[in-house]
Amino acid sequence: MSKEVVFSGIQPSGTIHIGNYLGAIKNWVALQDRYPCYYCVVDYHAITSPYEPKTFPHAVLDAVAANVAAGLDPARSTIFVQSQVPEHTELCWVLSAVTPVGELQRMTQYKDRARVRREVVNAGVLNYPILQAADILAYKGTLVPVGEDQEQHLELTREIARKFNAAYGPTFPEPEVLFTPSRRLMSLSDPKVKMSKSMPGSYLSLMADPPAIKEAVARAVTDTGPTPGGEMTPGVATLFQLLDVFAPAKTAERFRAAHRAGDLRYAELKASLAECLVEGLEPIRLRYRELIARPDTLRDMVRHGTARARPVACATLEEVREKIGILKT
Ligand code: AQP
Repeated sequence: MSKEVVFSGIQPSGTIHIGNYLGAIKNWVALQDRYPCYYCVVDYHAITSPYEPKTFPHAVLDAVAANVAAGLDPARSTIFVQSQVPEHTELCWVLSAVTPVGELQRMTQYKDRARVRREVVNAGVLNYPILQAADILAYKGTLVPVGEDQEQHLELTREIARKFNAAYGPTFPEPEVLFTPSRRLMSLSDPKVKMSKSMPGSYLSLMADPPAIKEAVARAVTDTGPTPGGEMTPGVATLFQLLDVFAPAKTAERFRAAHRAGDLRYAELKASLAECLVEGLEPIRLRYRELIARPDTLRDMVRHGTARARPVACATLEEVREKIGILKT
């Protein structure tokens, strides 16, 4: 039996994009043959941002479909939805009692959201990393494959685990973060910020059809002018990042050589990249289309995943309640 346990999550907060795929989901798929894996659609995280309750159940099933289409296998991995395992929120409360507020206020994601809308920022946004720690620790997760933006939250998870262990005795591992080479894919419209579901125009959907792929690549920002020393600008670097994943090595190398020589034509690079993306994403798009047309099958998958996840989380909570001195009747 492996000592390692993999846990990761994704919010049903919009269209799953190639940033989510290359930064996280691709890694999840690769890990499912090596370790016990728990992959969770984190719906209670998503309600900390504005969302539409009427369409939310569909958004959750959509996230399940996209992940399965991308290669997660419900037979090999435990794929489930956060709200269906209430032990996550119970553990979140317990862990909040060992988490310093100052640490939560230091989180970049919180500071960014508080800066934009300080008067309406809710306590859920502040407490988000505690729920994230609870998600991972409920399964005693040791490996957490995520994008770079989650690194700080993972550091806090480790600290929360340490504080709990110091107060109540060894209980939780300190989970390690796992990155892919594409740990941070930048926005196609503004390469200074990361590609995000909540920023229309910034992303390429993982399920995009050929015309949408071609359009997204065509409008991707490249250079605004020559760069000192012929350096690669962030927008061009993003195109090469995609080329490295989706194009044959010799194609990527040919364009790299052209860039070094200063005679790279962006129109050619974009046309070639779009073609490779169309081919590479086709199986995911087709599988997604099949899955999303069968919501009952998706619901069954979620039920199956919940039945596997919940006993593990319940056992952790029983141990936690005992350690913190909760009355047993
Ligand atoms: N641009 C990115 N590059 C690499 N990895 C990324 N991830 C997100 N964006 C990129 C990783 O995808 C996983 C799931 O992300 P999430 O759903 O938890 O939310 P997020 O990090 O906040 O992603 P988004 O797309 O930016 O969503 P919104 O706009 O709703 O906030 C995580 O492992 C994340 O690191």
